[in-house]
Amino acid sequence: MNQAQEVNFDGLVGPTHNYGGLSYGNVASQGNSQQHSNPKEAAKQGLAKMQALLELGFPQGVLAPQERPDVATLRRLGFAGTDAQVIAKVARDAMPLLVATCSAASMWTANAATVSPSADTADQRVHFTAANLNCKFHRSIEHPTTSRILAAMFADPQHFAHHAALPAVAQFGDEGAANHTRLCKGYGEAGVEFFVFGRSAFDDRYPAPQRYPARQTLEASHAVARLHGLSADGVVYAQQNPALIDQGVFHNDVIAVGNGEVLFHHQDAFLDSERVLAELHDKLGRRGGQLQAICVPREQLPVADAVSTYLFNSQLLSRADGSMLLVVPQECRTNATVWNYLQRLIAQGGPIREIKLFDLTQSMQNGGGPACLRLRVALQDHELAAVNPGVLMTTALNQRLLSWVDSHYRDRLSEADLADPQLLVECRTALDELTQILTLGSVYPFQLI
Ligand code: SUG
Repeated sequence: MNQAQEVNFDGLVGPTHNYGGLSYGNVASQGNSQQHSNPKEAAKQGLAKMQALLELGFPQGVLAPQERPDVATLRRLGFAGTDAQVIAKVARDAMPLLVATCSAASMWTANAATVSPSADTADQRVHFTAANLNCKFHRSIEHPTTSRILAAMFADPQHFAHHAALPAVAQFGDEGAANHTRLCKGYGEAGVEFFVFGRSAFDDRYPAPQRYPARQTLEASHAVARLHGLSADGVVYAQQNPALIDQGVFHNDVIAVGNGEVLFHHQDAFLDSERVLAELHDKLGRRGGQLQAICVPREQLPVADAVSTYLFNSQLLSRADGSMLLVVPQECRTNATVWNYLQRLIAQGGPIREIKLFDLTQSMQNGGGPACLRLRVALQDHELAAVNPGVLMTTALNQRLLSWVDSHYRDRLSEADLADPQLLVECRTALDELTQILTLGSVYPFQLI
């Protein structure tokens, strides 16, 4: 059998992390709009999670942030002059555009791309499709740089295939791995890729949410499966419950998480749940696996508690002995309903044996928990050997990144600070050094002068 492991590539929080209130339908983003942020603390909270999981023996990687404010986008929108003049004009005339182009949202790398491991794909390469994220302007500008960064991390065309983001229209709205889970017997064996969509763009028989947008379409999920060369017997599609989207479940990873043979989900996560679970059971069974669905009943956990604590936006990680660790945000500790449920879950003696809490407050306040912050890539040993070693986490790299954060990041950022042209200079200087630390080459559009 092929030796394979899952590597989590966490987003390194960028120097402009702020609370712009940019994501309608994401209740934390809306609720914390205009608060001042602490980019230095945000980056350190993310690094602390990476280092802790590395020390527990889980392979860990880093995905670099993007240049912000995105002056190139502002120029596309008609702002002209020097970079400083562009920033001054947009701050004066169109502040919402400055806020959007300053967002550090690429930190949530579950939205960077959808990834299919080589065991599932027709050409037996690992496939990546960058997510177009076109539901939100501030996120729709991420994918060109994301694609360059992924290509610099997974460069060898013998092992890795990269696809450009889908057409940038709402009908192909694609949010990447946040709506994609892979179930499998072992990481190196063919698995079942589970795509969860919020609505159909072309078939009005599917219901849709009434209040908040459904970001992922069925047609986008189909396109990704085609691009990756997945076979029909290795794919399951499910519609997310639209009533939950209207309660703030803007991605499937806010209400379900899967790993190995386990699917941990809320009872109301999917429409037609019985059919979905039966199909997963059947298809995984034909690939040698046994689905273990852990369904959390609505009587035990109201959706509002799942949204406020991000219980399901957790990382479900396989330990060497085959048992699983659930990595949750510390908000799960302070909510008695959720914490009591977790105590019962561990006491049951099922596959999930341990809970680990992390302080990710800076990210959580924008609606991003542990699972949002990471892109999972299952890699066989020879594929892992082909990954750019500069992006693989080590204790030495963590130390280097901590001092890099200390020298380049502010500890307070308000909306007014975004108009400071010095912020762009700071971001460019930081990223220029980071490309050397992570050996990424020229992935950013700017030239430092
Ligand atoms: O797209 N928040 C992100 C959070 C993404 C969470 N990712 C997953 N669930 N996988 C979003 O809504 C808020 C930015 C702001 O308001 O400043 C933001 O973009």
